[in-house]
Amino acid sequence: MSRLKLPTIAPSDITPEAVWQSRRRWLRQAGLGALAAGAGGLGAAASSWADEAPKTLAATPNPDYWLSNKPTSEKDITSYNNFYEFGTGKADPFEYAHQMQTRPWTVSVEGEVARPRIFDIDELLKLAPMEERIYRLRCVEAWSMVIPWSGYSLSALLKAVEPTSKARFVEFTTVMQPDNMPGLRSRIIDWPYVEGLRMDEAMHPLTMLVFGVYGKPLPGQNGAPLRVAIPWKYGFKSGKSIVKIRLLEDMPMTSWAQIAPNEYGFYANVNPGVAHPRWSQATERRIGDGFFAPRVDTLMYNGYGEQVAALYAGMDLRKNY
Ligand SMILES: Nc1nc2c(c(=O)[nH]1)N[C@H]1C(S)=C(S)[C@@H](COP(=O)(O)O)O[C@H]1N2
Ligand SMILES: [Mo]
Repeated sequence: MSRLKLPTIAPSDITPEAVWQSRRRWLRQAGLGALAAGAGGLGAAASSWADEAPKTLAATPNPDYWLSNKPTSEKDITSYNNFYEFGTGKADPFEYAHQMQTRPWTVSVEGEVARPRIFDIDELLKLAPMEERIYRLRCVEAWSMVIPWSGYSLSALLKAVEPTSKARFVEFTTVMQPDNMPGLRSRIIDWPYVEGLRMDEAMHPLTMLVFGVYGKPLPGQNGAPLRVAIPWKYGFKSGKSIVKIRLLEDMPMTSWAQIAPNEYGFYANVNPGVAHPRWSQATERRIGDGFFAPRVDTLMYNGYGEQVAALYAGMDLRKNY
């Protein structure tokens, strides 16, 4: 993998629009706070997670996981999202995800493990050294981003609970907050959002438990307070805002495979050679390059073949898509 220093955010990335958007949100939150104080008295300010969660996230750059590509702007990464719990529009997560309560937050790690345990988010933040890694994210909708994540390998957490010899799969479950997640009212998905990995995929050092982006704690729209990132798979495999991790003997049923098994397989490895039934996966649009920029070729395993191809040796990737 090529190595390059992470460029710091250029002043040009801090556009007046970004400032405007954050101010707009701030005003809205302040407005809600005032409303709550007026109705309920005692000035009970809207208890936003931002009051309790850390504002910064120290992470050491790990050049073993660097890409030569320039990261997508922070603005694009945090305003063009898929997080169906908040709606199916790309702007819905930015619009609504600040409503999600991310403190207190626990993650139950259970199933085929010798030491099942409920971790508090603040314990998880300290479980292993926080690293900054730059990963590619390739969405099944044929767009991509380059994202500087902060976190550590999921294997650190899985080792802590001591998987039994029966553990062959890992299942990730996303939080459900009906009052804060307007998307839960629509039935596209049989909520909660569930994703899964084979044990060897979950233990691979590239598979990351993510707590931050661009050196800050994850905003809601990116999966606060923690999500996974599996860079050689389509983005939908990387579940957000996780509350439960279950180790299993059998392959779990996952949300997208349940909705449309002919379109979304369990493996979902990025593969330009296997088209989605309704569109090609051969090329992708890089978010931030501009509408008229040429599309780029999608790489097998999203460019991570050297690291992960061995996991699938001997498997028919047309069948196991
Ligand atoms: N809980 C949950 N996790 C989710 C999704 C979702 O709708 N709900 N969307 C997935 C999809 S399709 C993609 S492409 C990535 C997008 O991650 P990002 O918005 O941080 O770029 O999140 C994935 N994780
Ligand atoms: Mo996606």
